[in-house]
Amino acid sequence: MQTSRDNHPPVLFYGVPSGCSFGSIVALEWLGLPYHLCRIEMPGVVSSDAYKRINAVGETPTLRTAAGDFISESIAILNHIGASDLDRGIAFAQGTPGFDRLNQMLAYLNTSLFDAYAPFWYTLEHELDPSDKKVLTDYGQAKVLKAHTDLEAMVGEKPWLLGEHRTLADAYFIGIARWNEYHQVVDRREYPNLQRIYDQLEADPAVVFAHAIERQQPPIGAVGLIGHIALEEVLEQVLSAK
Ligand SMILES: N[C@@H](CCC(=O)N[C@@H](CS)C(=O)NCC(=O)O)C(=O)O
Repeated sequence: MQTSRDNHPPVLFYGVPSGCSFGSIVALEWLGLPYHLCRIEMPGVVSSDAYKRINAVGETPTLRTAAGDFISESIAILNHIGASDLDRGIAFAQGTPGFDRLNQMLAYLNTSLFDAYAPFWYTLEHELDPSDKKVLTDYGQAKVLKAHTDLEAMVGEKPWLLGEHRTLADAYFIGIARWNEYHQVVDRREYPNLQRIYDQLEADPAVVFAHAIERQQPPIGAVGLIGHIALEEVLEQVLSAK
């Protein structure tokens, strides 16, 4: 969907509580370019007709780009954000080996790691028979365990997920990996490389900032955030641009 070709700072529509959009907030802060945030409560507002005007499937995140386009899907959003300043080293030019490795890791995190937790979110949000709940959580447990084992081996002793410096993959990873704190599926300390990267990220100012945003605490040290904007305001802009 397009609104106007005016160049406005991008708007990230992030989901609370604990949305996977967390990584996109971190990535925006790492880049330091100006942006707005729009807070979307889940499952209420995210599934409303109003929100579905900008995201047909009713999920967060969504990004309104500087050109006024709305894009969804974390990988597309992260790649868009990263491409706005390749000099920061958190993303790579398409067609390079770096881009391929990053895209591979993002896809892995977005499917295998993200999906592994889906049964736990489902059991949290739905009334289920104990036997149905057990089938789902057993399935989820096996998937989370496998994803952690595989990722631990993939990462090895590299300082960050892809190598010597942090990338969009690390930003996305922390937003998903922290789900283990709610569901307590694995003991991450049994995966020392993942635990090390997790601890590094938790100490990162942009990650501390993103937690504060989600918890509605005063954010300390915003690098790029201009402020929050309401969904209604964005929709009015969409209408007036037609
Ligand atoms: N494939 C999408 C998945 C997005 C997704 O599932 N978002 C969740 C939050 S992590 C959501 O909006 N759920 C709606 C709800 O819980 O009602 C992506 O990677 O962006």
